[in-house]
Amino acid sequence: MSANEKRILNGFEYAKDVYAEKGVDVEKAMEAASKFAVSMHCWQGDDVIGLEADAGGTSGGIQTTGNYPGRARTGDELRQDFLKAISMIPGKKKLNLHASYAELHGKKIDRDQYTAEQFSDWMAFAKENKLALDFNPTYFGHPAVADGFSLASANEKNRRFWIEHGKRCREIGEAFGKMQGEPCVINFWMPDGYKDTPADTDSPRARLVAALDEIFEATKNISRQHVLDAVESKLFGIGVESYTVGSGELMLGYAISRGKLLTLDTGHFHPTEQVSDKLSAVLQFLPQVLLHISRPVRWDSDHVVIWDNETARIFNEIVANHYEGRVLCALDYFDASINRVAAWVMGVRNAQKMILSAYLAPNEKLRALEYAGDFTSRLAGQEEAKNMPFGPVWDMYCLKQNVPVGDAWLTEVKQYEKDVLSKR
Ligand code: RNT
Ligand code: ZN
Repeated sequence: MSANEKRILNGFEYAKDVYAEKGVDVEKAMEAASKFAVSMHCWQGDDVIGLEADAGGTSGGIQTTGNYPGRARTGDELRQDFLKAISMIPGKKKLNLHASYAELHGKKIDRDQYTAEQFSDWMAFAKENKLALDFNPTYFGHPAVADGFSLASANEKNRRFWIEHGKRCREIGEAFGKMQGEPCVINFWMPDGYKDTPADTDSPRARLVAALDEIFEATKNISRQHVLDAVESKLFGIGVESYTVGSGELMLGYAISRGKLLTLDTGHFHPTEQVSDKLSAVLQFLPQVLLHISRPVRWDSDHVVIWDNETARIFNEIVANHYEGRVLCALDYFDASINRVAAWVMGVRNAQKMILSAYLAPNEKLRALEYAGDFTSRLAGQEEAKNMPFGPVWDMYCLKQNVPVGDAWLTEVKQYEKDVLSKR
């Protein structure tokens, strides 16, 4: 045992004692945290640009800012960076792809005709690295959405194109699901909306509902064993400030009435609204929801996920209410102003920290106090929980999972930047 390992073990033994005194079993908590899957978004690695020949990048109000050197420019570079990132992240991971990460290998083929063949390199990669895949149709960064509308477009030709794209994506998701023996979660987000106040708010929403219905109807033979569909609501985007077709109410209504998952992106609500408070509300009516954990700074800015109170509260809600399996967790942020691999590692490690911390919270005790009407002790207990020796448990968790402890990951990222990223 190295001196450093010995130090971690000492700290861990102390922490274990302190937690045990509060009725918390740290071994159990680590075990539970290791089973909690986090779906890692491929798009952090290349600023949401994608791999298509005429890669369109973002549009429709999403935007990556910064020009840090070393961006992945090919599928191989992106996979290399992703592998590097996950070697430094503990816990169970999935890989979340967007349709714009299709690899066409010189073929001229558009999004309404994609098949799993365009994702064969990703599938091989997933298999080799024992990662399950999730998927997203890409309704942005393409000439057919140049006017800001995709599935809700009044332009028949464009709308039909995007409906076909949705069908293809479900077929691709089915291929992923069959390969991996667990469902591929497909998230439908579309940027459709207006910068200024519309004269007709009804028709685009009716068109969106009909378009989604058509996609699901045409591909209804796809089993829920292979594909789980989710619809993502949004409040506004830059350039889409006044009206979003797929608003909170529309997507909630759609998910409930059609038996779909609702995607709650933490950047897609008014700033004082809290996704942590929405979970137990929507789960009274929905079997499952999908989270997009992000960090909005004044707007839906998609900053790197940090350990903040609201995000920690989201994970506490999942664990305290035993919502594992009902609340699926994906990350959705993109920062090009810092090393992109570091952005991945930090965001996901932070999510994993909050998950472990949620399992270390004295939830049962706090509930008992609440039912006994002792709100004084409930508040005191919540505050004291913040002061528990979490650090040594996290270090031990990382050690056990064979990933860097403390900030050792940063040294590795710096080396990788020197050896690989700076040469691009
Ligand atoms: C946009 C949505 C959406 C995208 C990704 C790339 O506001 O959050 O989920 O960020 O699909
Ligand atoms: Zn999102």
